[in-house]
Amino acid sequence: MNRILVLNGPNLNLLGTRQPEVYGATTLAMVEETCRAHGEKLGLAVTCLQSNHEGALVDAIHGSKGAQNGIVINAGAYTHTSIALMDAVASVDLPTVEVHLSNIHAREPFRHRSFLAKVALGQICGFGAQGYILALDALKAHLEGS
Ligand code: CA2
Repeated sequence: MNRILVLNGPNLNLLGTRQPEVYGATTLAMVEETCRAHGEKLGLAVTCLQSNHEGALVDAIHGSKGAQNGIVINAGAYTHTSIALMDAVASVDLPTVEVHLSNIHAREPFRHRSFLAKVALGQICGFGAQGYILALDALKAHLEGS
């Protein structure tokens, strides 16, 4: 069974509590539960982790080498700033799908740049919490060569 790490970065623990007009009303616990349930349907074992700390996210990515078959990552604001996260993803050589709840390309110019996009299999943004489901579907298809 393929294993997938669903990683969420800074402030995403606040999902569903503020700014629902931008990020939706779904809480992180609901997103994670939906990912685990969808993973089960697809035959993927999903592990979820959230951290507000860049180094903890780097450690989680390193830890996925040999333990996971793919990564779904919403790195929050670190998407736009973190060469460390980009290097970590490149170093583990696992198919990685970048997810954003909002359409980062339709927002402020500083959100248009993603360091992760340079090393990701692809990016899904603008579909709210559904983006995580689409990312799991994409990883399943990629891992199974369909
Ligand atoms: O759209 C996304 O998923 C983002 O990754 C969310 C980040 C933002 O910095 C990125 O540009 C796009 C921010 C996450 C903040 O999440 C909150 C959720 C509820 C209340 C306040 C913040």
